[in-house]
Amino acid sequence: MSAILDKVKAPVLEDYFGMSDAELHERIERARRELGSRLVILGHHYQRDDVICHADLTGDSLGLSRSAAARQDAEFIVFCGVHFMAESADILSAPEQKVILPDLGAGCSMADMATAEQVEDAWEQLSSIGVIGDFKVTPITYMNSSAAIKAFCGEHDGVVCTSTNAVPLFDKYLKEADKLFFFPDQHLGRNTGAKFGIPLDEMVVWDPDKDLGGNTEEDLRRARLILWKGHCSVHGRFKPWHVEQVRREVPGIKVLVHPECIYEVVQASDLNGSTEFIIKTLEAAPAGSKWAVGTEVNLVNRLVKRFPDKHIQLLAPDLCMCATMYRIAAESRVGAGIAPRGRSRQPDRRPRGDGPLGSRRARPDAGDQVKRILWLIPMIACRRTSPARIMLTCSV
Ligand code: CIZ
Repeated sequence: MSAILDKVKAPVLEDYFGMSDAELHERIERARRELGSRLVILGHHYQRDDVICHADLTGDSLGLSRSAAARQDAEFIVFCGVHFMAESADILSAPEQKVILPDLGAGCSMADMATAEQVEDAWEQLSSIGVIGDFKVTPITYMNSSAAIKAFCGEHDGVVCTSTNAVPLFDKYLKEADKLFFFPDQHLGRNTGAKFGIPLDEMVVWDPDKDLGGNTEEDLRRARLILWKGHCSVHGRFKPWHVEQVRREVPGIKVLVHPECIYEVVQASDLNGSTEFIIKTLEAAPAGSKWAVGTEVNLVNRLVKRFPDKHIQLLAPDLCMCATMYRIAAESRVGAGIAPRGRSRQPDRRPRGDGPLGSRRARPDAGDQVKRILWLIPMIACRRTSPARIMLTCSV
């Protein structure tokens, strides 16, 4: 027990939650100056502005992981993103580089919708009915999945794709295989399959809670694509009526969405693609052009600021933020140990979350460091209470 306490003690003893934004900002910047090239901070496109402002590099998950791995002088890689992203950076970086996810509670609900055990079970079921054997089935997993599922795909001659390279990878593997088994985002799988003219009735959804994923043997034998029953809670909030409404309200507007959106939204849009595609499309768009963008709100808001000569708006009238991305905050990076320690504050200066999450949470016992850590993690999401409430609404 004392070994555990020693390990967890140092950075979390300070009361980062009582610090002002300016103080947190200053502490992080001081740490960056002191650590110099030993530290690289990565900011995913979906992070908040007050996190992005400290990032050395911004980008998508694969791009950031690759760039971090190329920075061999960086001993510490702080990934401001979610779990599978830090895990990917860890896979690509050198063994001596330490990858830090500032808040271990920052997971990805989509990635959590498929476990390696479920995927192995599905594979066994398909083998037991001869679908694997009579047909060549290639597993493809989206970047938003665990390292164990990525490894499973590697072991079964499959591949990992991103939303940027899903189309070329489908192109290659559809030529080589009879069927693709795609994890965990059914929407990216369906939307990409549709780009190759695969009819919807040749795409089946695999529900891991049902025998044969809820399909008949005949359905599975007929299917060209088997799509895991997973989705993104943020992109799933965009509905076809949002597209109809924005077209009615803003004549001439173009709708640009992420392929994690549902099929009907992607079909109703003008263009769809990854975060990098969305950014490049808006960079290249002429001044005065009008765009409704269906992706995470922080990225859209930054694009609105970056291109004042273009009309850019979020596709949905309400906020669409990623609840788990939002867990990364300045406090968590200080807590991750990258900022030098300073004076401590009294525990009673900690703001209490007054949202549904905060009200359930007991205050920590000052003497019990383990309890305190457990308390700190969810508090990161509660510090600014109204966005935290919105975030909880969005995460359903
Ligand atoms: O790979 C990424 O970073 C994600 C989650 C999406 C994208 O389109 O870049």
